[in-house]
Amino acid sequence: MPRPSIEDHCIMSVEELYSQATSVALKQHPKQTDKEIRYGTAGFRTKADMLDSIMYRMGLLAVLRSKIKQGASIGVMITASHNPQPDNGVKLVDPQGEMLEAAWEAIATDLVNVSDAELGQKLKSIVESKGIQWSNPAHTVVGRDTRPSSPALLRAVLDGIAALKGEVVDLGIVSTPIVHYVVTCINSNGAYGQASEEGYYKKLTDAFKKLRPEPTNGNYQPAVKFDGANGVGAIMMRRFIELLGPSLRVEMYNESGELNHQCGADFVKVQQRPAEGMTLAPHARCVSVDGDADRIIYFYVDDNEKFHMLDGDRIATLVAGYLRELLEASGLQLDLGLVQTAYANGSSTKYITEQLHVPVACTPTGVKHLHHRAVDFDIGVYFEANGHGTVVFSSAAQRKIAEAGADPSLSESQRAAAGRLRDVMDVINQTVGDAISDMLLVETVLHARGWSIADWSAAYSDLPNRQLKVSVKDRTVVTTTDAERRCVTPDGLQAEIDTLVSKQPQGRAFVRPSGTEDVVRVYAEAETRTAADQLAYQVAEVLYRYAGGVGPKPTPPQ
Ligand code: NG1
Ligand code: ZN
Repeated sequence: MPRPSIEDHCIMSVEELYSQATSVALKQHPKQTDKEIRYGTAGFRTKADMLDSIMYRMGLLAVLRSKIKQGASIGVMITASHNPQPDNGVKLVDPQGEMLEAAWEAIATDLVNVSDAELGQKLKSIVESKGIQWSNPAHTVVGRDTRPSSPALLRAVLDGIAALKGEVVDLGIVSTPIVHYVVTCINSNGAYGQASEEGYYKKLTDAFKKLRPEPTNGNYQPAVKFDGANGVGAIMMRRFIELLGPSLRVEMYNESGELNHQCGADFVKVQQRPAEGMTLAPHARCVSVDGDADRIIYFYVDDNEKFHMLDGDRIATLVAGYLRELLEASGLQLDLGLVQTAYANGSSTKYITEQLHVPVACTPTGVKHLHHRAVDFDIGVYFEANGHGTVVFSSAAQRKIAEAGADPSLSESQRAAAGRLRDVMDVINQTVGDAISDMLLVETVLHARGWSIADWSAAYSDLPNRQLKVSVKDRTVVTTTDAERRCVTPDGLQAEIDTLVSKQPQGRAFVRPSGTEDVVRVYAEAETRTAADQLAYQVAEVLYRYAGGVGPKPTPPQ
């Protein structure tokens, strides 16, 4: 169908633009369903063939968001991350590279749920209620993952941006963290780095290579096996390999099959086994990323082919421990903290507080919560157990670190530690969890410590744990408090969980409604595998009874 020609900006009034947005919606991107869809923790995410109209409207919204931010660039990432290939999704990135502000999540939900005929009116009411200056420019940065559905959905986003006369930089196929990085660079006028995909690769690899003039050290060998989840992470890693040269040898797996199928970070974390399609070798470091390369999980098999996983908790403790050491060695007085969620293994929390003396905060699930808490520290390390996380440095911390590197009143070793801290900071993508940046960070710390993956794994032992899902009629009947560690409703459920937990040595369990799936999740950990499996089952069983379970009842562990 031919696109309606968009007349020149100057001669179109705002009212005409609203009606043009409506007419493009009606003719080219009509609403596909009346079922309500919500902007959740991961933006909009559903089957790709239900997303055309949502994408178009998110293009419109990105323009409004940029205008209210005085023309700052807003990111639009088309991805469904670790979900199966037929799914897709979209999320907006705010000017500092952070996730979309919560109040605008509700506006996004409103905008995609109105009828096509009401669209212009809805745009008008957002503009008026938010006091958006129509004369402000609008800039957007768009990226997409490798899903076959992504190019058509991109077209819809671009039509939305064009309908309201926004400017667009199309990054093509890139990881989610690259979109966050480029948005931050543009809006900081280059202070964060060069605003391009190439600038991103260069910043990370230059800092990484500087930190390891010799690739080997002690038990550390500069080689990893990389599972690209058949997605954009594999494409990015090819470019990294060229730039890394001998400083890190990367063996590639899962580059072009079905996205996330039997591989990738989520598969490894949830199934607790190696990604398929990889040639394993005892003690070889293996790395799995997810479909948009913002999550990472390490794993290896030992001499007895036993699988060992090093997840987000392990990465967080490794990194926080190393940063604490560099702070001590440099004499810098900065407040360092770690942020986790209820899913963090109890052993990791114990290890980091009792042995490394780094304070730990707990927030509800979803990286935006962790990120917001982490920025309260001078240096905040945050990770979800599933491998999504990063480190954020306050501007004051960044300044102090830079000054200390050149402070003549400090000893040479103090200056060297501060200089190292500055280079470590450049390996980190502070804007958002970034699988490849996180990998380079882990490799940096393991190298500095002269550790093999088994040395890293020996730092502490994870408590055996189990996650289950329970389908219920309405998952909103389950409400929680204390960073989701305790439930408030249904009445009586928490008391039952407390009783079950009290019977298991080192037992801990909680239930919470998922933000991304129509299920209630159960988590349990305990001293032994059998006890953890049993506790998870028992909690699922009481949850099913109290919260109106539907479908098959939870089955006892075999
Ligand atoms: P939900 O579905 O709310 O549990 C899942 C992950 C989160 C987060 C979001 C966004 C678990 C238990 N939950 O959220 O950590 O990553 O997806 O993708 O892994
Ligand atoms: Zn992801």
